[in-house]
Amino acid sequence: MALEDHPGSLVVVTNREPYIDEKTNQGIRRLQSAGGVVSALDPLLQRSGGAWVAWGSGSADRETAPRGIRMVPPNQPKYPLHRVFLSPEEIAGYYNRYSNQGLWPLSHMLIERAQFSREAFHLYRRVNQKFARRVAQMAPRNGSIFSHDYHLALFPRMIRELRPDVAVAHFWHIPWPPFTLFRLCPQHQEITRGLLGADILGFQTPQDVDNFLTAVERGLKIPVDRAQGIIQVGTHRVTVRDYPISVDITAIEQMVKTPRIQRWTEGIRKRALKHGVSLAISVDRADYTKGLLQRLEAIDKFFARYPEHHRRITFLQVVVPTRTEVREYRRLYDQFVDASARLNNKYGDAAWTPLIHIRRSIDRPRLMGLFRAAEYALVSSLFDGMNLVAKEFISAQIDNRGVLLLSDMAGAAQELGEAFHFNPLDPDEVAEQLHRAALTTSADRARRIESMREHIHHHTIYDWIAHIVEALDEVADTYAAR
Ligand code: GDG
Repeated sequence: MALEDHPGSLVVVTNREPYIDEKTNQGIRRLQSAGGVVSALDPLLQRSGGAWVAWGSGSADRETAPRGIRMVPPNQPKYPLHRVFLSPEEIAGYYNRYSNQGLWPLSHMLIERAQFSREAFHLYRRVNQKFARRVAQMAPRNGSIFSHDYHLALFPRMIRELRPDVAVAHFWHIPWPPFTLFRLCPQHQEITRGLLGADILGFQTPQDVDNFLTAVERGLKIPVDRAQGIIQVGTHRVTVRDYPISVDITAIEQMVKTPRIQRWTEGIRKRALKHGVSLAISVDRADYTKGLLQRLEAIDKFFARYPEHHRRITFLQVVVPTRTEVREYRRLYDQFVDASARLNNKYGDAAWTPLIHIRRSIDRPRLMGLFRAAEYALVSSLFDGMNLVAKEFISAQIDNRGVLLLSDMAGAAQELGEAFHFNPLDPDEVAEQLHRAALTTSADRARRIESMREHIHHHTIYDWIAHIVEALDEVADTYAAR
C-alpha cells in the first residue's frame, strides 16, 4: 500500500532539522537545510502530511516552536517539525564526542582519530532515549518511522520497545567498517543491537551490508541469512539491504538551465577562457575523510610531473568549514589553507593561480552552475558512504563535456564506472589520472558522461526514497493486520 493512502503516517527522524531559526541582529532568520536528503524528504512530507523529529539546534528554535513544535515550511505550513532540545552537556557528549569523534572516524576506518568514553556514550544513549520518547508520544498508531544515521543508532531498538506497533526503517549514511575494526568501539554490541530494532536497515553499498552482517554474526553471535539479508531476532525480523542514495538529476538539470544560472555559468567560463585555463572543481566540508591534504599533495605531484599543464588548469576548491567546535576540524582547515598557499607559491605566477580556495558556502543553484562550468571534478575521499558531489557534478554536466575523477573509496565509485578512478593515497596515480583525463577526446568524455547520466536518471533520490518507503509500507501493513 502506498504512503499516499495513509496520509500523515510517516515520521522522519534525523539529527539535523530541515528548518532552523537563528537569532540575528535583524531579528530571527530562517534557514533551510540544503542537503539532498532534506530536499527530497521535505516535499514528501509536504505532500503526505507526515511529521519530522529532529534536534532543535538553532538559537531561536525554542522561541519559534511553542511546546517544541514548529509548523513548516514557515511560509506555507504543511507539517509539524518536532524539535528535541538538548542541554550543552548533551550536545557535547552525544553530538561532538560520541557521534563525531567516536563513531564518525571509526566508521571511516580512521582508528587513531576515534575516541570513546563511557561518559560520552551515556549522553549518547540519553539523547537517543529523548528522541525515542518524543517519537513514541506523537507517532500515529501503526505509523511508519524513517530514522537516519550514526547519531541515532540506539533509536530503532528504543522505539520498538516503546511502540511495537510502528514499522521502522533506519538508513546508515556513512560506511560500515569491517568487524576487525568495528569491535574497537567499546559499545559495539549495543550499537549493533540498537540498529536491529529496525524492520528495514539500509546501507549505501553491498560491502557495508556485508560488514554489518558480520558484526551481527561475530559481535552478537546471532545467525544471519546472507543470501536474503535477513536476521531473525526472536520474533522480530530485520531486512538488511543496500539502497545507494542519489540526487534529483532532473531538478539539477532544470536549475542549470534557468537564465540566471546560465549567465553565471557563462561568466565563469568566459573568465576561465580569458586566462586560458580549464577549471577543476572540488567541493567538500572541511572534513579529514574527504582527503583534502592528500588531494593537495596529488595536485603538487601533477604539476611537478606534467609541467605542460601549468597555466592550463586551475583547481577551484570550495571548502565549507564544518564541526568547528571540534579542535581537529579547525586544525585541518588551517593546514589546508597553509598547504594551498605553499602550492600557489611553488607553481603560481602573476598570471596564474593554480589553486583558488573558496571558503564560504555557495547557494545550491550557483553551485550546480559551477559544476556545469567546470571541466573536471576531483573527488578524493579517503572513505565516503556515497559522495553526492560526484553525482551532482555528473547531473549538472548537460553539455556532456566534463570529466569526473573519483576516489575508489567513495561509495559512488561502485556505480560510476565511467569515471577516472584512483586510490586517494597514491598521489602518483591521481596525477596520472588527471593527466589522462586532460588528454581524453571530447567524444570519449561525452560517452562517459552520457552513460553515467543515464545511470543517475534511473537511480534518483526519489527511487531511493520509494524503495525504502515501499519496504516500510509492507511491514506497516503486516503490523496493522496483527
Ligand atoms: C554524508 C556522507 C553521503 C557542499 N558544499 C556546499 C554544498 N554542499 C553540499 C553538496 C552535497 C552535500 O553538501 C555533501 O554531500 P556528500 O555526500 O558529498 O557528503 P557528506 O556531507 O559527508 O554526507 C556521504 C551523504 O551523507 C548522503 O547519504 O553521500 O557519504 O558522508 O549535496 O552539494 N551545498 C551548497 N553550497 C556549498 O558550498 N549549496
